[in-house]
Parts: sequence; C-alpha cells; structure tokens
Amino acid sequence: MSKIVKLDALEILDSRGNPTIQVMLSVESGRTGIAKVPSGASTGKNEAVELRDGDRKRYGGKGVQRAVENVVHVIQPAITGTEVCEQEAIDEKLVALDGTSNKGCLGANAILGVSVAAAKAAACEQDAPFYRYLAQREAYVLPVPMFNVLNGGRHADNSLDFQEFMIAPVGAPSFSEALQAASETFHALKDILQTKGYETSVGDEGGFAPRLRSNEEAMELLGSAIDKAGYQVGSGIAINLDPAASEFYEKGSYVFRKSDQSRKSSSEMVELWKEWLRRYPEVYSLEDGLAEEDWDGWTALTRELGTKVQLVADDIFVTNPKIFHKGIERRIANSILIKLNQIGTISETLRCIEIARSNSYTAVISHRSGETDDTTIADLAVATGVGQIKAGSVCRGERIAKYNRLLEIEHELGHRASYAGSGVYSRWK
Ligand code: 2PG
Ligand code: MG
Repeated sequence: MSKIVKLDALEILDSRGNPTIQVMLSVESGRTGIAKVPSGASTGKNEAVELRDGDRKRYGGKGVQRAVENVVHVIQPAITGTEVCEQEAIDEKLVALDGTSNKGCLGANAILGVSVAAAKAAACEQDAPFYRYLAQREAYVLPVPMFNVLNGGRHADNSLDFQEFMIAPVGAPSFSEALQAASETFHALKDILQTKGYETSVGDEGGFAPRLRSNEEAMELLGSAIDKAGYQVGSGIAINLDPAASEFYEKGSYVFRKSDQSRKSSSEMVELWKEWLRRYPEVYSLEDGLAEEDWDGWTALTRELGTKVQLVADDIFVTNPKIFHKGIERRIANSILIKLNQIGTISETLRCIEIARSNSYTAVISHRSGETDDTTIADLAVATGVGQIKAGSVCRGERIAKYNRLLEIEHELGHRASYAGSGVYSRWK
C-alpha cells in the first residue's frame, strides 16, 4: 500500500505538433507513474472536453496550460494521501472534483492524465507490468491489430472521403507474425503506389495518403498489396474500414465532398454498405458507417448487417457508459470502440468494456489520430482480452510504440500468450 504524495504536469507536443499534457504522479515509496494524453481530430460531439487555453497567441489557442494548472493546483491537493491502488476511488474523486457531466471544468485531458499516471504508479508499486496490474489472468490474449495503411477523410489532404482503410492479419498464428505480415503488406502497397505514380507520403496515422480516384480504388489497391506480399485476402489479412461518417454528414445527408460531390440519404448509405459488403467479403469490421446523429439510421444498419459484420460504434457511443446503454436499447451496433480520452478515466473505460461483454458486444481498443509515445492502450488491450486494437499504420514512431510494446508483452508472456486471430473474424461471418 502506498499513498499518493505528489502530482506534476507539463505541456508537451503530440504527433501533429499540437500541445498535450503529460502527468507525473509519485507515491510514498518514491515510485512514479507517467501518462501522456492523446488527442483526436474526428472527434465525437459528446466526447469529454479536452481543455484548451484558447489563447491565440500561443499554439493558435491549442495550449494546455490551464489543464496543467488544474492538475497541479486543483487535483493535487484533492488526491494527495489517497491509496494509489484504489483506482475507482481515485477516479470517483476526479469526477466529483470536476463536477460536470463532460469533465469540462478540469478538462478530460487533465483528468485522464492523472487517472492513467495513478494506475502506472500503482503497477510500479506492485512491481507488475502494467497489463498484469490492470488484470491478473492465467493466460492472456494478444489482440488482432488493425493497421490503418490508407488514410483519408480528416486525417489526410487527399480525395478519399473515407477516413481509414485498415488491414487486419487475422490468419497469423501470433501477434509478431501479424505485425510482420502487416509490415510486408505496407511495403508492397508502397511499391504498387510508386509503380502507379501515386505519392507515398503518409497521413496522420502513418498510412499512405495518395490522391486516388475513389474509395473503391483504395480497396483494390489493398487487395493487390496483400496478394503481392503473399497473403490471402480475407482469410489471411482482412480489410476493415472506418469511414468516420460523422465527418461527411451534413444536415441529414452524407456528402462525398472530397471525391465526386455526390449526396446520399441515410437509407442510401445503408444500401451502399450492403453493396460494399457483398462486393468485398474480406471486410469483417465497419466502424462509424453512419454519423453520430443518425440514430435511426444506425438501428436500420444494425438490423440489415449486424449478423454479417462487426459494426463498431465510435463517435456515437464515445466510450460513455450512459450513451452506450441507450445505444444497446436502440439495438445500435454490435461493437464499441474504446478510447480512454473520450471518457477521461480508467474506471469508466473499463466499465464500458464490461458493458460490452455482458451485452455480447465486441470491443476494439483504439489510439487517437494525435498520439505520443505513450503505450497505455497496448497494455489495456492485453489486460482486458478484448482481442482487437487499432493503433495506426506500420509507420511513424508514435504508432509503432504501441505495436512494439505488444511485441514486448508477447515475448514476456511466452506460452501464456495466445493470439486472438481469426476467432475474431469468424464470429462475424
Ligand atoms: C477514429 C480515430 C482514431 P480521431 O476516428 O477512430 O483512428 O480518429 O482520433 O481523429 O478521432
Ligand atoms: Mg473512428
């Protein structure tokens, strides 16, 4: 047992060069936990509030000095003396201290930094790796990684309306072989893009961001890359999508502004997805196929496709237990995307995963498009055993940090580690 004795915080930069917060929390024994908070671009409207200074003279208003001050001057006095291993008590205190329903007072960035730094310090106190501190298990499952190798939407300045085209090596025997398959496919894709005269610069999540003619062309290129790398499209490497449809939803219609300017109603979008899944059976997971406001559309989409494909709710549920419950009542989706900073504490994040489990929803642990070298989500994926993670492409240090951490965990666990693999995939076919 060890009590929290000190909190410190500082403004650092994320992978887009924007400010974010780092929190350091120390306990009586002198041990410290450090957390660096990520930041999204295609954010859901109901996400917990990321507190920014709004002072245009610094970082275009994106500074986080107020969040830093909240950690040092408001949160520190309130949680000093609390047992570091009592995560729920710490998180409850943080939520109560903030006092709002969206963490808009202290900032979810400040709160999450403290929540995660506390958990990290507690793990250190117990001399346990972080995943083992979060959940003690006999055997651990390494997640199927979804690599976002073609970026569009808000994450890239190109002609793709859909945000993420991901490859998921479901057929690999182990996590390390999944990573290898993804890397080989990524490089095969690069060769193909070069041969076709496309640019090979990368977007925010490390995927290529070429000016392709259409979303369909992206699917074809991925199929060719998987093939060129020597893997089976579908059974070896599946293709997953996050079109992030909230981003192109305007006044009740879906408008394809980056490509052909066409417009679709909600029911036409449901038809589009039915057609896509017929045409591309290698897709087992579709995230945010519809917008966060389009609840009726989501119910219709789930009715039509919910037994055929994993329908992941990101913007619409925003890792919020209350909203998730409402969504379950409305029969929306069959999977939830888990992003710590959408809700702001470890305890509420774990609660969402529990709700998913007890309602037969799957869960996918996720990074944000603005990241740091923090690897919390890798440990969280292994601790919870959800079997799926998305942490960007096989490129850019802040993405690779998560995958390398998973390699480290796999190595450390040896035979006690299994790989989720096609078990995830076959459930949806
Ligand atoms: C998403 C995420 C992460 P952002 O939409 O799922 O890939 O993007 O962090 O910009 O919300
Ligand atoms: Mg998303």
